[in-house]
Amino acid sequence: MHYHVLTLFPDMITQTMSHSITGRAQQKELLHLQVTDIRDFSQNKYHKVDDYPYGGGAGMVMEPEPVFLAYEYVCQQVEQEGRKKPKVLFMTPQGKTLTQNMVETYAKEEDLVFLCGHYEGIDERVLESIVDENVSIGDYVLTGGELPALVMMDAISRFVPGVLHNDVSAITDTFTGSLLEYPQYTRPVQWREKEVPPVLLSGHHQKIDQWRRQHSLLRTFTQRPDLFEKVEFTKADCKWMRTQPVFPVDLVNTIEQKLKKPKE
Ligand code: 6GU
Repeated sequence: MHYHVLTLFPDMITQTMSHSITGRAQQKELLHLQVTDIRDFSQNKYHKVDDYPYGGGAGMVMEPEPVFLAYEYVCQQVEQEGRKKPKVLFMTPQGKTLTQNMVETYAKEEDLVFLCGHYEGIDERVLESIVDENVSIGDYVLTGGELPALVMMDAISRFVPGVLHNDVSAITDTFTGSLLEYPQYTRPVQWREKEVPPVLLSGHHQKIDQWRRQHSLLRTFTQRPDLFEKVEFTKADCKWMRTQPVFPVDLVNTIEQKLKKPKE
């Protein structure tokens, strides 16, 4: 995977990506990170890259030309290395909200360009010229696109072959069924009056899997009822949920009815 970031704060990107798993993946050349400072393409002797908004209003707007030149520079590089024109993602709270499915789709690209804005935004004309997709990471406003670009690269990198240790990626596979992760424990077996659930010490793998499934269901129901609706339940799930007062009887009845019907 080749990441390209167009930004006014290159150190934010380079430094953050140098840590932990993304740092190791770069050393192993599984990930390539090219950070381009938009300011390097300023046409101005003071390296200014922003100006007042036409029509008035608060703040400054990023000028189109330095952004376009930075983009052209990246495209040239990619072409020279013999790859096709990269997809350009603009980080903006007005974009489509990032989901795990989008992350997995982006992971299939060979190159990705992340355009990070600052101030009140970027001149619309350059966005029209170079942006393929607008992406947001959630419904709140940040000061710039750098943190969203980092969030996206982190999430995408997990799907680049070899980046995660193999047994970690297996865990991911079981997770991507809209169920939340079950609770985890490590030593000591007793910590400040609190014990590890005995079943996890039993060595009985079938019972452990069952316990984990049940606690994933419980967590998803209590913490993310919106995700609970999308879970693919089994008969055994229903049988167990009936023994747990937190699950309303009517709800379990509805789930069981759907299970009996063939899929539409
Ligand atoms: Cl992608 N950019 C900015 N500036 N704020 C955000 C965002 C992106 N996603 C959520 N808030």
